[in-house]
Amino acid sequence: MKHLLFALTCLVGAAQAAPIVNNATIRLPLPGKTVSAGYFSIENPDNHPLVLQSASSPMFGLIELHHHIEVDGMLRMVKIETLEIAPKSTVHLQPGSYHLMMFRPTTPLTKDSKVELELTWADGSKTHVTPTITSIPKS
Ligand SMILES: [Cu+2]
Repeated sequence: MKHLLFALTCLVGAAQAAPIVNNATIRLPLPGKTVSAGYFSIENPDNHPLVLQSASSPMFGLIELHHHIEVDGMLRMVKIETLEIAPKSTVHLQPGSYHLMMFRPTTPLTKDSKVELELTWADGSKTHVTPTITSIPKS
């Protein structure tokens, strides 16, 4: 019995703690545009780095991972291939930083749209989220 218990403990210890995705939102496109931005936070409760490989949704023809970098004092968007979240830390996808860029909606996005978003991690596991659709805040 002691051996069995030990083996079970090892199995549990080896399992990766699942990523936690919170506060997922998608901004409605600017008037006359179809491109939307997606934001959320990703918490990595595990002891190993977590890598976001891709995002997809039946609602969009293409979703890219983007980051903002400063070039000559101007913020510019760049496409990134993956997003790494360090062990025991949280990364926020938010305006002016990391975000999803969502292209080619299959139907025009409205506040009532139900968007199923699938995040795929480097180990092949997936997380499903249903973001809230928000307007662009008036500044
Ligand atoms: Cu972008």
